[in-house]
Amino acid sequence: MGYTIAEKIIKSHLLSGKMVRGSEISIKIDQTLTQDATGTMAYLEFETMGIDRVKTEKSVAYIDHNTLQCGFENADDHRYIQSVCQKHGIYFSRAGNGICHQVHLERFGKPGKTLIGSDSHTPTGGGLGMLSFGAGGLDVAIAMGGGAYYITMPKMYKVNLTGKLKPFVSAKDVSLEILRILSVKGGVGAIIEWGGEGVKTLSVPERATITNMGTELGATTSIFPSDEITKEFLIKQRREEDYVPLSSDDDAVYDRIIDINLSELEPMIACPHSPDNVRKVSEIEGIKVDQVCIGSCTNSSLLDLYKVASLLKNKKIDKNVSLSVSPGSKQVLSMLAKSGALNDILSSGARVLECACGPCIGMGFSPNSNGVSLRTFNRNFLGRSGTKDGNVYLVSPEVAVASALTGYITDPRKLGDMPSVTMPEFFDIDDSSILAPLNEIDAKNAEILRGPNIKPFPETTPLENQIKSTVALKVGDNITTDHIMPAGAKILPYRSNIPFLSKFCFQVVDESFADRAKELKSSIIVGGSNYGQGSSREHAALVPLYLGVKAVVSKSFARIHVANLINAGIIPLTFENEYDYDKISQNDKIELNDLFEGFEKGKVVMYNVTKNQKYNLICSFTKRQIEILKAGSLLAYTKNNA
Ligand code: MIC
Ligand code: SF4
Repeated sequence: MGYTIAEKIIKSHLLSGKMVRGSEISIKIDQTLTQDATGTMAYLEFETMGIDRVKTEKSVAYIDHNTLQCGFENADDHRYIQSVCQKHGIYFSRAGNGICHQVHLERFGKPGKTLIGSDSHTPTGGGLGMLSFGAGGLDVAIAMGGGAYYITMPKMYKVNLTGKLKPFVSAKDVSLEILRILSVKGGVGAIIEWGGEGVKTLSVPERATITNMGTELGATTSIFPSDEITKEFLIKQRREEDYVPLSSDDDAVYDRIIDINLSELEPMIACPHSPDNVRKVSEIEGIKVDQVCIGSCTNSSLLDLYKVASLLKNKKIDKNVSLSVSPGSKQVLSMLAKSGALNDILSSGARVLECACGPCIGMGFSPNSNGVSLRTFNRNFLGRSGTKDGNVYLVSPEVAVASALTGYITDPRKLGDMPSVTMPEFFDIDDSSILAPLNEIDAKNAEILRGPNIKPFPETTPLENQIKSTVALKVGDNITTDHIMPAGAKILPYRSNIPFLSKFCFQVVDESFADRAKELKSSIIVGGSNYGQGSSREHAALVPLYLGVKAVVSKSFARIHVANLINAGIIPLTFENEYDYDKISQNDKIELNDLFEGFEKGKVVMYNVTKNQKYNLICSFTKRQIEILKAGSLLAYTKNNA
């Protein structure tokens, strides 16, 4: 039996387990990345392990999320991360150098290698044929320390591409089409391999747009082959030596095959408030637009912004539209400037923002009240933009420009002919904003610089065999980590201050939750399906832990979040019979008895004291996960086993 691309990489990195789909495996990690909103916590965790130098081939810390400095907090965190990097052998990409995924693709990603990052869009690296996963900060810290990364061996899906994209239709439309087909939970437990003849028509940045948004499908990761196009990209980045060819075997086995004919695609749009709420642009044209944002790790490559510039050239945007453009990296921005394309963007009336996540994570540029915002980003969850009643639509750069010009949602095919865009022979290479760590001797005396905003971790205690608790919150399907632990400019500076962050837990859903949970001291949350979709932020587990949440009972979980819950010592349990969900009410008193025995059997019974009912809950934990939960957290487990 042949192998898929992912299986080939897993095979060469396998540390434990068998490559049987659905069973636990662990793999060696070659590279790690962190960003600043999750990085501070990840490095605090790394420090507790007492390891001098990172053990990976390359670890990089990016400053790209918390770049608004409205107080000392973010600047302190950046200084802390930089000092940790210098001391422990980590490369440090300074603020202004760009968004982690864009810069990593340009400068560090390698086909055939493994990468984990404390950011859910780390699968962007799959555009280069790299096996890359988003993970919680603690998993990344452990990988930096040389530890294995544990995952469930995923199912393998293949998307067969045929044809070629038509003018004004782009990689983003492919992402939206697959979201339309599979939904935000359709990729859970699977790796999506992109193949077929159509792959040859897509450049690396276009492939990266597609693997980036595979995260929105809930997929474990997404990957493209490494071929002549990959080689050409690496040559242009002056790192041809990193190229290795990679493809699946003809007799590789897939659990599902999906066909997409690129020639048949039209411009698409994801309507509020979910990336899978997808329509054709032609169906909803005419809605008035207040704001358009171009950028994010999905659509901020040089190719994207050359296209944007060529469409804006000699034109002015509508007077009622506010347009922002955030280039993905310093490389992109400086090449836009040199080529004159930056001027075409500026002359149109656009605002050019720094090379960072910016509006994507609510770091400025929030829409007006009830405003309509078209964004080339990957997520349009309720409230994520910073404006609770904002209406965010996800589109391609082409749709974004067409709509900015007319002031209404517009099918870009109405713009006439698509100007041709010529990519340069080589990208400009200037890695001066990526600081190398100190050598091992100098590093010994280097000081770690901490700020007053860095507070200790929430305490964890070993698990007891019985939990008597209360349902502090009952929520519906597809609850995102942005619901659980919102981000945005006002809250993000407190990512290393769990007590302060906790005030905002579930704020978009129920403002009284945090106070209620804290008062209860011991509580559980009941959720619908795909609980915890979205980001990798472990804060969505650490904050509930701080508030006394002992277990989350739901119909199903998203992959990274369930790992983060276990790492934090919160028990994730799923209903054996989904209709039991309907029988439970908020404030019900519950008991979880004989947990240890239940873990071994894979089944725990929840007794609803208020309703005098019993529900069977499934917990198919591995031995390692049981030990982590019993120890109270992955950190405690790691220390116990040190
Ligand atoms: C996101 O896009 O939601 C983020 C912000 O990049 C998160 C990480 C975080 O919350 O810090 C992610 O995708 O993991
Ligand atoms: Fe940054 Fe947005 Fe990408 Fe997250 S999705 S890494 S916030 S640009």
